[in-house]
Amino acid sequence: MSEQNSIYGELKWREMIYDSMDGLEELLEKEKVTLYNGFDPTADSLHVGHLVPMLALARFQRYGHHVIALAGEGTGMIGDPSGRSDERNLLSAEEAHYNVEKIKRQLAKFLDFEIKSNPARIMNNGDWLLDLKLIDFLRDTGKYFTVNSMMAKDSVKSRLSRESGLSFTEFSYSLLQAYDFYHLFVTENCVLQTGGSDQWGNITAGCELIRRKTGKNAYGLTYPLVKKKDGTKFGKTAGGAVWLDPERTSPYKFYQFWLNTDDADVIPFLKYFTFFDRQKIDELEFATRENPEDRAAQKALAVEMTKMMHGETALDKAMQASEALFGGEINGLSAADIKEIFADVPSGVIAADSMNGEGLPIVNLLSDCGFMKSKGEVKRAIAEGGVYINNHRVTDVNTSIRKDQFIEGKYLVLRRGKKNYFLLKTEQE
Ligand code: 485
Repeated sequence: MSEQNSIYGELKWREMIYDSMDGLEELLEKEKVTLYNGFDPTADSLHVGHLVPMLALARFQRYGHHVIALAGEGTGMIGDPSGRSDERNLLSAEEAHYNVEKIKRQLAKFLDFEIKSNPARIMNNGDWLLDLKLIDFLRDTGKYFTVNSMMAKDSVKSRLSRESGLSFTEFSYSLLQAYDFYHLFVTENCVLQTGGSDQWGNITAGCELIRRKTGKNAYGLTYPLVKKKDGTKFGKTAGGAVWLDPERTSPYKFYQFWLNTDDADVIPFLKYFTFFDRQKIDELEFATRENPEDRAAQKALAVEMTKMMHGETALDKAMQASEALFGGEINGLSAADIKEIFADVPSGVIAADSMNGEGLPIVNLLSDCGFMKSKGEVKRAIAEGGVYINNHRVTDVNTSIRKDQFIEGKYLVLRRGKKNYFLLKTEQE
């Protein structure tokens, strides 16, 4: 745990406060409050960009505050225009419901539901928004907002200047989020809403509604949207977004994503994404400055994030997979792992039945599949001790390769020298 004695101090040290309302710091020092952060079910998984607010809820909980993670089945049916340049496609009710069920499980991951003093809660705004009556809503909520002030919000302003504009549907989104905050204020005594910096307009709309309807104060706090120093987008790789669902982004890819963090970003990321304390992060900062080539901070970040998200076993697998390209053990990896790890190396195909019985002599195999040019070359390379099958050195030039050496009958990893890999497949993919 950190040496900070309030959550606000902790967030400040982590440089996680983008904007906050006057009086909040004092309130958090004085009282354990109820707060919420909302997540819309835009997809069936959250991605690494969602981790800052997700983990921040866990940080608040560790300081004794009462946290609510809100899944937005109701708001997900409408679509938040904040931070977006184009109108969204509407989700169907089935999609919104399905996605909520999936993201709820991810939200639960870092929160403690058992702790007696301040158990976390997951709520769904579909429970109150889906049955709202239009006339009631326009009278009881809409009346408190002027179109003038709504038009002045960044999320709306930026869209007005574009030809495609903004539908009335998305224009009304911030009123629904404001209503959520009001609803939670009244029913749960929830006095604080958090979110990324693009949520400021929606959060202040809620505070305004609460103040107008109850005469009381509520607070907002936003986190910086994670940016990389080189200006490229955080959380995107060549293959698209980095998802929290291991079906969408494998633990190996997830591990690699963190491992590839630039030196310039790694310390801020350790602060945003891990629970490491100040001393540990200071040590890693020192190590990065003194011996950047060791990448100690990146390794610590990758290990911690993969363990936190996918567990110890998946971490071990991801680390083993990461070693495979550097000569590490391949036994125990699945065909899916192999396919992913060696996606970018040259490959060839060999018919599985050419290896029936005794198998195929290695000199034939390695020259027929296109890995080497001739049998003579294969013989020389083996004699020099530079040929590897599944990262094990071939010592006998007369050896044969059998079908059962292929991982799940599909792949054989060939290597020449230190790192010239070649993936031999039994089927064209
Ligand atoms: O009462 C609420 C209902 C819905 C929401 C918040 C409060 C969700 C919010 N409007 C939203 O769109 N959030 C984004 C999302 O769900 O993907 C992102 C934000 C980001 C951060 C993150 O959610 O763009 O800044 O808040 C958790």
